[in-house]
Amino acid sequence: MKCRVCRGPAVIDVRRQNANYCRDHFLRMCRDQVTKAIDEFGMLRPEERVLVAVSGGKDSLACWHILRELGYEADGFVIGLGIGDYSLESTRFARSFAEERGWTLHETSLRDDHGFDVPTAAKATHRVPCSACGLSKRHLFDAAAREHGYDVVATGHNLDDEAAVLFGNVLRWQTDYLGRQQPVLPARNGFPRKVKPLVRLGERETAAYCVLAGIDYIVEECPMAAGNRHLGYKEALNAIELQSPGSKHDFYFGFLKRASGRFLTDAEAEQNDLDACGKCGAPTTGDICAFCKLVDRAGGHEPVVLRDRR
Ligand code: Q46
Ligand code: ZN
Ligand code: ZN
Repeated sequence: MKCRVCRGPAVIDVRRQNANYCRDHFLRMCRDQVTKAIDEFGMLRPEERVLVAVSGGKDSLACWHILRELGYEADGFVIGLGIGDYSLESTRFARSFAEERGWTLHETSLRDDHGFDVPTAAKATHRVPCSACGLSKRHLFDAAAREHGYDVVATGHNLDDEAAVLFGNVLRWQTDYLGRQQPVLPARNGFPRKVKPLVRLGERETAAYCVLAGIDYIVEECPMAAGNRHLGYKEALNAIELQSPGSKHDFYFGFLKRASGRFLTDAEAEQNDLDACGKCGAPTTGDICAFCKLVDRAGGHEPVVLRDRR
């Protein structure tokens, strides 16, 4: 196996590209793919301050690392979600990554700062944990960007994630979601711009990037994700990709190029005029934002005890 670029010994193959790479050229290829995504979708300007949503996993740490390597002023933000040992560990990985490099990591804790955690919120609302978790993450990242003066929030969503979300949205023809499934969501009504710089990299590549760049990340997946639809869609797409490398890329980028524009009106119809939340000041369609309602509902409950998984 020889590197596509230098013909030296390769350490990894990327079947979608029908190419092999040595360590250095693989890392360069990853950075080049991020640069290409940033340019193609107008994600970032050089002088902008970026807040990276960090979980301690491979994608968010690779995202932060690559943005820094490319010269962006990027800091991290981690949320203690209160999902037992998984959350403690993931915060630890995020902290030591930042400390080793002397980079700024902002932190908040659902339990300490808002009086609830993800398992408690799931119980109080009778919804799946990912629903309260996603809502909290979106709210807190937006709020942190406003509070600390960042222009953009970057997340570590990769090609596998985006293809799986697209697959789910198409299966149910959720046209409003399809209209919003973009690698860039422009700033509007007090919400910062949201960007996904890793959309041109697969999950296997972000993991390999971390290993080859010497980044320690939490390998364990969130225990709440087990059995959810998203994982099922990923498995289905992996089976297709195995037979036909490049399918995920063609599915997702074909959608962006040829179909996503057709759903924009469905998404736009969703956007009403926004007011400031009466409690926290965040932009919202009602008097009180969804996060503050969640705090009200989940805040008074005793913590749910998670079984020790070790
Ligand atoms: S952390 Fe939260 Fe994910 Fe865990 S509870 Fe679901 S949304 S799976 S990215
Ligand atoms: Zn090489
Ligand atoms: Zn609020």
